[in-house]
Amino acid sequence: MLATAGVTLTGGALLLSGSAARAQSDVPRAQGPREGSAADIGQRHTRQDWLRPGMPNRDYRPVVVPNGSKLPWRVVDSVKVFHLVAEEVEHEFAPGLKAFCWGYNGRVHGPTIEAVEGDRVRIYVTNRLPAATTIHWHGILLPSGMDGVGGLSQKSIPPGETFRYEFTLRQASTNMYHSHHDEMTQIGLGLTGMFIIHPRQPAGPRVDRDFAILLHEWRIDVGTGRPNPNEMTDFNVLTMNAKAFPGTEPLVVRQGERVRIRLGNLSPQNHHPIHLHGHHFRITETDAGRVPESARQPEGTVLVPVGSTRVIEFVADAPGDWALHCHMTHHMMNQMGHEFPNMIGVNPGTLDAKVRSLLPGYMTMGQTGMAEMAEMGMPVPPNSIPMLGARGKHDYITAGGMFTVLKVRERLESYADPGWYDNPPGTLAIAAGTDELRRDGIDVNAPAPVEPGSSS
Ligand SMILES: [Cu+2]
Repeated sequence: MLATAGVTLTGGALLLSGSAARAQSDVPRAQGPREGSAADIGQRHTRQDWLRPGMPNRDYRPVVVPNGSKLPWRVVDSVKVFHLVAEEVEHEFAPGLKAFCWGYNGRVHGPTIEAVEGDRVRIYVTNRLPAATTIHWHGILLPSGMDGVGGLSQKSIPPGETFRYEFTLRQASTNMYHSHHDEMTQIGLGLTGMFIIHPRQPAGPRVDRDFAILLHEWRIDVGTGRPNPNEMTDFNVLTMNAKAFPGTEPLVVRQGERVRIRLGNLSPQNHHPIHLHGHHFRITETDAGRVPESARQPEGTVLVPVGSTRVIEFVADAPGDWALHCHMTHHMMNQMGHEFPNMIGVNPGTLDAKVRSLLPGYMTMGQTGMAEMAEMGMPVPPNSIPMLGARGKHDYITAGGMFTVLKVRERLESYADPGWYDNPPGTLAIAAGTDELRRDGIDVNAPAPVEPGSSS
């Protein structure tokens, strides 16, 4: 309980004036400012309206940020104080590809901010960029002057200056932060991060593993070392927490654990349908908080629109290595150009030999698709990852880009990468033997079976 001049609050009282009240307030009230309106929030910010700072492992289970980090904080007079520094960062997207981006605190994307409903946060933002910037706290209900839209909500932060943002968190949800000044350039160069607000009084089953993943897309031309923020349609590096597969860390969980994955999307242009293998899930939260249980549908793919967050939950009941990836096929590639001729089915005949007299080593490629190019480990220009996939346990994994692996294990010593899954006998797809083909009446040389009477 927190008693201050003129106001006494308990956790329950705060929840009633905050999220719980909001849940009941779809019907406008007859009197007083509407919940969450500028007048309402302005009123509340004129008094000390926050609770004791929520603490990790006491008030919440901290999220795991694969390939990422959290923003440290300290408590000063019951306020959580953070410091973000916007600056240029040389970032590695995957082994073999680095580029100069704009990020926060030496990272792309910025460190994840983690706090609790009812916390008061004070966030200093130092601008070490060569241009002005701001930070918008995307999805967070706060006073208009803290909203971070350059020119509209505040003066933009000039290079070299530090601004203070301060507000009370009156909601529990998965949010983001990003520059709101010269958005195309600054978001395109990576000035983004996640901002997770845990509920003061959690509802629903407790999760064992809580992951946060921010989706993004970039244009980095082969041979260059800087994302091109002017690109509008043709992105060639697709990332989860700013890493393209095989640079993405796996999500490691123990069989039977309840898993939450928070997905945010601050890509410049594209929505991403994220598909999880081996499990079904429910979408338990959107940008604005929990989805009522009665409104949740079973899902296998969740569309994460630009500027949105989606949170999924499931029980990891199936041991194995399971892909978690964007289902747009061009988002599962690395540094693909799209301006080459379609070579599928082309028979080059004696062309290669003729061209080799002029260009030693020439080889026509692409007649059966792209996989061979990745697998052959063709020489590539310095600082580029064209077609890079990864050697898997069984064969070459031809996927790249917005792709990672959920690793579910019956036993785990730690959450470190446990390596590839050992398939129990009889549970792995393998080459069929002649005996079983004969037993099951399969003639591999006969015309492929079709339904009688069907035509193509
Ligand atoms: Cu995608």
